[in-house]
Amino acid sequence: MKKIAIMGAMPEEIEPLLNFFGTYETTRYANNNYYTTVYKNTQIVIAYSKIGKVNSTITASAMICHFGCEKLLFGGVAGAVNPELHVGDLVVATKLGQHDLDITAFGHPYGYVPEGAVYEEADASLIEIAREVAKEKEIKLKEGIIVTGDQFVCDNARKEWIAKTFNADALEMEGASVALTCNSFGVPFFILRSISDAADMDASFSFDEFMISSAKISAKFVVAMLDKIIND
Ligand code: OS5
Repeated sequence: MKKIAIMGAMPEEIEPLLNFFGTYETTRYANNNYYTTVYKNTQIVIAYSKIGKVNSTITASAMICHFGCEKLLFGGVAGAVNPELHVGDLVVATKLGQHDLDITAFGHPYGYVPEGAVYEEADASLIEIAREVAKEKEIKLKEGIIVTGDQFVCDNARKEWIAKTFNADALEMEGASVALTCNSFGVPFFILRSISDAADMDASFSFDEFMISSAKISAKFVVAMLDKIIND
């Protein structure tokens, strides 16, 4: 049976998925809960990682190495960097980088470590499936660069620096670590985010107000992609 992982970082990001599937088994592994269910002859493993790059790396690794998932989808919320993006808009990552990774003292670019790369590329066929779903459902879907750091960005100067340095459209705290984990293990992945805030001085208020509604928008789109992924 095929196995697909669906991840979020916070409980609110996976709750709509658990509600959609209805029944699931709970397994405790590596200090986290993993929810498994069978959907159309495919095993689905769902988890929220907890916030940040380390937690999301642990969860993505567990999904792949312990649960045997062959594809990984991440759904959640993000701060907008591109001013064309507004609360509730969907962004799919074409590539992802770590905005807080800095060994520039040795002449390297921001986000780069030797034997690595500034950006991790997302899987082209999963992005293509997202395009088809967006077209069929007439949903606006922005394809762009998402950057990740262990920092809730709520400052215009920091946001502008990130925009300029990484040409980023959105930012969050888990995507690039999940991307690097999946690419390291050769597992195709897809990172989708719905905007909850503008990563500015009002970000924490906007996040509190829109996090749940934006998380639902993202989760609904991930569910809509599942049928096509299963039949692929
Ligand atoms: O997972 C974190 C990254 N997410 C995307 C995001 C983002 N990232 C960086 N900067 C921005 N401006 C961003 N906008 C959206 C969202 C999430 C941000 S950290 C939010 C922490 C909120 C919180 N803290 N305590 N609780 C919630 C309650 C709690 C208590 C116990 C257990 C779990 C939750």
